[in-house]
Amino acid sequence: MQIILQRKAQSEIPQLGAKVKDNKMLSGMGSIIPDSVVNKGIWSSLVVGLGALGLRQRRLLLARLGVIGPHDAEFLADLESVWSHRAMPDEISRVGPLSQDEFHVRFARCGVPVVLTGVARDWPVMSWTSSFLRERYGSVLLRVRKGGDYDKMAYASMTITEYLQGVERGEDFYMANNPVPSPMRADIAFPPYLDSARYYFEGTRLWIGGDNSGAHLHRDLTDNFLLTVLGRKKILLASPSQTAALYTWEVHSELTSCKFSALAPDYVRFPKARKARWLTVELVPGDLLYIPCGWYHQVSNQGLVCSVNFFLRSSCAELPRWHDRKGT
Ligand SMILES: O=C(O)CCC(=O)C(=O)O
Repeated sequence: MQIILQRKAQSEIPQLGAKVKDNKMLSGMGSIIPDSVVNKGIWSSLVVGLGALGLRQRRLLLARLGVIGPHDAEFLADLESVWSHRAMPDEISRVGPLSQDEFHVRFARCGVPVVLTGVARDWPVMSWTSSFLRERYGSVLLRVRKGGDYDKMAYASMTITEYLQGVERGEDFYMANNPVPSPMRADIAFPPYLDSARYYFEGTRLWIGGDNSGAHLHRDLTDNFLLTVLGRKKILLASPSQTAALYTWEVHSELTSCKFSALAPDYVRFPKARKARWLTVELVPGDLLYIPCGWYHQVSNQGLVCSVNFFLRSSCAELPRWHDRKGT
């Protein structure tokens, strides 16, 4: 089982070896072996088996199996308990640039999502357009994915130009979650909000997607700044306390997915999800959304969208920040 779980973890890391050689591949993913085929059986029995356990037991079991670290299990349980005693914000605020201290006191310390505007105004990345991406970076080879939940995704690699041509033909791949390749990195600065002594930065990621592409409902064990560069994004967020309503499963130690979809809710299959409470936000170019660690989010791209994001992780779960989150 460990091998399968590691394979899932690795499946979120770009595999640049399997370049798509011709456009036949772009017109359908039939020749790509989906992870679900490889993992079928054992993986789904595991998910079903875990589903029968209570949340706490499930976490403890996953911690014992090494899928999530013991600190992570404890931290996530704390975070859920904090939010179950705290009112959800009515909406996600939009605020202009803040100092690091202001950001810490108003948002990071208590783990509240916010849209920060105007931060990236002067970053070269904000002048990226579809034609600029083709001209300047068209031959860059990246990974694309297709499919809904993380156990059903299939992957391939293609260049940015091949991908954009595919999007024009209406193909529904998502060039998602690629580490920003070095030639592009120079166009992107870093959001100046989190103290590098308390967090470590896990890298900048690039997301390019056509209309209705997006990310399935999930949460990360990291803080996240998500910048919209091009196009519009609709994002639904749910606080950590909603876990019991979302039919969650652990993809790997950093990622929890949900069987439930907030964008296509099926309350017959997932009746507990009626209780979930959502915050919705629409992002336009220049908006930097802060998604605190443990918040569930589901993303739908509207039109051709390009985003970059920054995953940050506190260096350990015992940092005062977590206690601040409990105490606020
Ligand atoms: O932009 C997206 O589609 C997904 C972003 C996301 O889920 C993430 O950064 O964790």
